[in-house]
Amino acid sequence: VTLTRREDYVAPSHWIRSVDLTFELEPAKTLVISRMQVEPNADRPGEPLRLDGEDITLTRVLVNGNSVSFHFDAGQLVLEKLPAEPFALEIRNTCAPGKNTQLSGLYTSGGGFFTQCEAQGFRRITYFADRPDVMAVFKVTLRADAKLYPMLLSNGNLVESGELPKGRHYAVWSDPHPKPSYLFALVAADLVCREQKIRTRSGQDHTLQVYVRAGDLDKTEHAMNSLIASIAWDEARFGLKLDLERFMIVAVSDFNMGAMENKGLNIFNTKFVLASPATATDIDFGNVESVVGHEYFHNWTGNRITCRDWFQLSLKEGLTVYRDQEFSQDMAGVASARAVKRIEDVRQLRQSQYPEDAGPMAHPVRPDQYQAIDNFYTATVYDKGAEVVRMMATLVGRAGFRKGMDLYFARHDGQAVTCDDFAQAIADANHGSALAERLDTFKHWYAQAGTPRLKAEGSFDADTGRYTLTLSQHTPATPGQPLKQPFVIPVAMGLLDAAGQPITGTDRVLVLDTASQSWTFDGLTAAPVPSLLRGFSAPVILEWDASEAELFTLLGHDTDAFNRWEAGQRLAVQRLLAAVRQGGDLVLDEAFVSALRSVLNDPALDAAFKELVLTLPSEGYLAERMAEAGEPIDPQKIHAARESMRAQLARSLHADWVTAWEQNSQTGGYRPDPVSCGRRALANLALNMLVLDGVAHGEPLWQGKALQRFKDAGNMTDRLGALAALVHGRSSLAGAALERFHAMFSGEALVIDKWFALQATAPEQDGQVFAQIKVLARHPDYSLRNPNRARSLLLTMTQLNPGAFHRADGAGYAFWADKVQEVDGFNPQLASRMARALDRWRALAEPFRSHARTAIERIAAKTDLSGDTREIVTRALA
Ligand code: DPP
Ligand code: ZN
Repeated sequence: VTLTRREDYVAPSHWIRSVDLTFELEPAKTLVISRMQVEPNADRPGEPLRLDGEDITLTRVLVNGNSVSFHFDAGQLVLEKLPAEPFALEIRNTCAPGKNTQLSGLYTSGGGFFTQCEAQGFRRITYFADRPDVMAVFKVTLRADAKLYPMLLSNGNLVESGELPKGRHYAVWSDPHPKPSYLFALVAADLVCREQKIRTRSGQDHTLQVYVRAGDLDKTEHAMNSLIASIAWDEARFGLKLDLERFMIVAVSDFNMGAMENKGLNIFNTKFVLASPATATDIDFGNVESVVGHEYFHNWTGNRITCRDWFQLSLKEGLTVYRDQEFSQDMAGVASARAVKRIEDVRQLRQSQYPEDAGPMAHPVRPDQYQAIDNFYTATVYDKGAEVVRMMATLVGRAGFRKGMDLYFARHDGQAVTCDDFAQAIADANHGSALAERLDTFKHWYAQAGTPRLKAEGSFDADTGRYTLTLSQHTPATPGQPLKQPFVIPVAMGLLDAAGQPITGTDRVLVLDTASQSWTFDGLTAAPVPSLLRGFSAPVILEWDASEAELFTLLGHDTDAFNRWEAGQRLAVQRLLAAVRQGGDLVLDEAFVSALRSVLNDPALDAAFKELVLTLPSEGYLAERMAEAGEPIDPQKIHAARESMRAQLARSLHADWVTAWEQNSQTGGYRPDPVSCGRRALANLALNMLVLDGVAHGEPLWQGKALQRFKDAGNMTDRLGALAALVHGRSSLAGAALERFHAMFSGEALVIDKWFALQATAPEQDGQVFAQIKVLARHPDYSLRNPNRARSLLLTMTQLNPGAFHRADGAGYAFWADKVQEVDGFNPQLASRMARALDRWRALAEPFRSHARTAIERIAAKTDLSGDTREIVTRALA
C-alpha cells in the first residue's frame, strides 16, 4: 500500500499538449491508439516520462515514429532518454470494457460503452500522465458497430462522421479546451435524445441535448429545464457563460457516482436525470435540479479552473456544492423556501459529515494524505468544503464574494490551482474585509479536521442594562492532529426579548477568531434571549445551555427560520436523550406537544417548514449527540425512545394531523414547486402518523384511507408516501400494497430501487425488518452489480436504519461484512463506500462495539482486499 502525500507534490516532468485518440470499440477487446504531442518541462530537464496505466495491455510505443525501449516501475510505464525538444509519442494498447466491473475507465452498461475517469479512470483506458495538472487538447475518433452503437459521442464538437466497412461507422470529436484526462468521456450506445436550442442573455446560440434509452425520453423534460435554468443562473449571478456550442448530458444506469462533469459531455447516473411525475418523487425532482446544476457549474469551477492535485479536490467540489446550493435556493425563490433548503442542507451535513469528522476517517477539507483518492470524495470535501466557501461569502458579503470570484477567474482561468489560490483571490478582491484581515487563521478550515465546539454563555446585568455574550471554541483531537489552532467562526446572531420580539439594533455577525472572546449589548431592560448561529453561519457544534423557556421562545418567534427549527430539534433531542439515559421510558410533556401543535396549526407558516419541525431528529443524529457528550451509543435504546416519541405525537396531535392532512392532501396537477412539494411532504407525514396511530389502536380508518390514496395517487410522491405510511406503520394492508407497487413498476429500475429502499427503512420491531432485508437480498430483482440497486438495500439499511442494522446479536454487522467482501471482489469503489458503515464503532456501547470490531476484522482478514477498502478498514481498526 502506498501513501500519497500533499507535501510531496512535484510538477510533471513533461506536458502533454495534445492527444489524438482512436478507439476500435469492442466489448471484449477495444484497441486504443493515442498520439500525443509531448513537451519536456523546462524546470525538470532530462527526467524520464512516467505514464500511468492499470488493467490494460500495451502493444506499441513510438517516439517520433521510432520504437523505443521502456520498462515498468510501480505500475507505471517509464520512458527514458527522450528528446529534449517537443516530440510525438504514440501508444497502442487494448482494454476489455465488457469485463470492467469496477465502472472506472471504459466499461459497458446495458449494451453500450460509457466512461468514468475521475479521479484515476483514464489510466484504465490508455497510458497517460493521469494527473489533473497535465491539460491537453483532445481529438477523439470512435469506430464501432453502427447497429449496436448508433450514437458515438465524446467531448467538444462533432467534426466528422460516416460509414465504415463491415457495418461499422465512425465519428470524430474535437474539444478546443485543454483539459485534464479526468474530464475525458466517450459514449457509444443506442440512445435517443431530447434536444433544445437556446440563445443566452448575451446572445450566444447553443444546442443542449439529453441522451437516454428509448423508453425514457418522457422523463427528460425536468433535466432539460434544470440545465437551461442553470445556464441562465450562472450567467446572471456570476457572469459565467457557457463556452461550448454543444452541451450534452447522457444517462447511464450503472454508475458509481451521482454524475460527472466531463467537458461538454456530462455523464449522469439515471437517478439524477430521469424524472416524471409518475415515477419520481419531489425529492428526486429537487435532486435532478441540483445535480444538473452542480455538473453544469463545474464547467467553470472545476473544468476551466481545475485542481493542481487531488488534495485540492474541495477547490472544485466545495465551491461547486456551494454554487449548486445557492442555485437551488434562488430557484426556490421566497425567503421561507430558501430557509427550508438551508435546513435540509444542514441536516444532511450533520447527518453525514459530523460523524465522519468525529471518526477514524476524519480529514481536513484539504487532506494531507491518501492511499486511494476515491475514498476522499467525502462529505467533508464536498459539504464541509461548501460551508467553508459560504463562510468566506459571509465574511466579505455578497457583492464582495462576486468580486472575489471575478478575480479568481481573471487570475486562474485555464490553470490547475490550489485551495490557497482560491482563498487568496477572494481575500485580495476584498481588502480590509473580515476575511482579508485574518486570512491565515481562516485557512485553518482547510488544514484542520474535526468539528469545532462553539460554547456560548450569556450574562445580563440588570443594574447597567448590559448583556455580555462570551463565545469560546475548542476542537477535539482527530487522527494525526492532536492539537488544533482556533478557527475563524462567523456567528450570525440577534437578540429577542422575553416575548420573542426582536430587539432593534442587535442583529450582527460576530467573528470569533481566538479561543475566547466577549461582546456586549447595552441599553436592555431585561435579560434577552439570544438567537445564535442564525442560518447555521458556521459548521460547528453550538454548545449553549439554553433554558426550556428560551428554546420555546425561539421556536415560537425567532425571525430566523433556521433557528426556529433548531430550537424545536433541541427540545426534542433533550427529551429523547433523557429517555435513553433513563432506560427508555418517555412521557411527553404538554408544553412540548402544544408548542409543536402551535407550529402545525400556524396559518402563517409554510407546510414545508412545518414538516421539518415536526420530523424528529434522526437516530443517527441522536447517536452523535450522545457521542459528543462522551456517552456510549446504544442504537436500540435510541430507536426505542424515538419510536415512543413518534407514537405519542401521533396520538396527542391526532386531530391536528387530521387537519394537516385535510388541508394539504390535494395539490392538484403535479408541479414540483416549493409550495406544492411542502404540502405533499406535510400530508405524507400526517398520513404516516395517522396510520401509525391507527395500527397501534386497532382502528382501520386511516389504513383504509392510505390504501385508497396509494391506489388513486396521481404522482409518485403521493403514492410512495401512502405506501410508506402502510409499510412503516406495519399495517396489515402493507404486504398487498407492496406487491401491487412492484407489479406496477416492474420495468422501472429507479422505482424498484425505491421499493427496496422503502422496506429497508421500515422502523425495526423485534428483528422483523432485518429479517425482511435478508429475504430481499435474495430477491430475483436484487443485484450488487448495479450500484443503485446495491445501495437501495444495503446503504439504506446501514445509513438510515440503525434500529435494524445494530443488533445485540451482531447479525446485522455480519450480514454487512459478507456483502462488503462480495462487492469488493468486483467493484472496490462501491465496496469501500459500504465499508464506511461502522466508522463509528468505537463510540458504540457493548455488545455492539465488540460485534462491530469482529465484523470489521473479518473484512480486513480478506487477503485480496482492494486498496480502497483496505484503507477504510485499516483506519477503522487503527
Ligand atoms: N462527479 C462528481 C461530482 O460532480 C465528481 N466530480 O461531484
Ligand atoms: Zn462535483
